[in-house]
Amino acid sequence: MASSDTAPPQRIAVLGAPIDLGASVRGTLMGPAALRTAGLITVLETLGLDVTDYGDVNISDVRELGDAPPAKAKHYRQIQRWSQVLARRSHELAQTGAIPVFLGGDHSLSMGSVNGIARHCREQGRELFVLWLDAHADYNTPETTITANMHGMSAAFLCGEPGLDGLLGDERRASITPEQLELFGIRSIDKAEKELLRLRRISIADMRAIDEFGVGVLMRRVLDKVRARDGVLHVSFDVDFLDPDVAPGVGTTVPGGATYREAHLIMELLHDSGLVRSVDIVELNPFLDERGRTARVAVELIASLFGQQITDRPTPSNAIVPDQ
Ligand SMILES: [Mn+2]
Repeated sequence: MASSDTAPPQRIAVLGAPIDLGASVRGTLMGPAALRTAGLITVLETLGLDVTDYGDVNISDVRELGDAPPAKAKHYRQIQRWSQVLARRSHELAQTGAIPVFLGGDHSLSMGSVNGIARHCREQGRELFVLWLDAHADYNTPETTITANMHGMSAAFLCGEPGLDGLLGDERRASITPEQLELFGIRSIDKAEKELLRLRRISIADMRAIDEFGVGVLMRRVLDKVRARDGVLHVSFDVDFLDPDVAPGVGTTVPGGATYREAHLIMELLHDSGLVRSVDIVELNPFLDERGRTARVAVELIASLFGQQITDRPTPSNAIVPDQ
């Protein structure tokens, strides 16, 4: 993502997915509008990026598939339509060379967005890693779920867990391996979900680890792994990753989340790495927000992810020692 004076500006492709049927609380369908209202597009343009806003995805003309819906997956048909269209659009946007930024919408949208990115990476011969910034692991299946809400199944779906096999129709759906998933900021996991995560040996930086080692150390571990394998990163940023004091506008708040500064440091380290090729911003629920506060915080964090800095940091080529 680094740009010099001569390089063309990095292109960003923004796509809204106003979907809220994957969650138990309605309202995330207003997320894309709130993020735009909070100035997302302007902020990215101010950073010198070439931003195209493709508006919001529409599912009205997506055909219904004939597979049998799983017993425990609420609103399966609707989520299936979103997933199909998002998988296709995500792949198209990635092919343009832009960095797609998906505005949710609840976290079920990642089943489509990440699938499309993964397809593109496979075609390019680059390994895709997914950083899942979230209070929850989202690693339930129709078998293990307690709520049947599909936003809690997206990470499991992406890793090829059984139970939603027909969701994308003919499209191959095991998008990443469990080893390419990095759960980060987790503090709420169901019992059966925990067992499945253990079986798959999924890498989890939970809040205990963050308290003990700090986000800097844990993020570097993730980034070193991706770099060592010449991979790229998709960042799936669930707003409930943040502490509810910082981000009250979500339907699934869990106390003890990332602080404002921890979240910014993560975004800054991600930017410095130059590894991020696509982003989801999910679970913002403007109906529960306090005067747009959470939307504004999300936009500030995305600004850090795309290069907003407090001061110009010295780089090897123009190292400047700040005045003491
Ligand atoms: Mn989530």
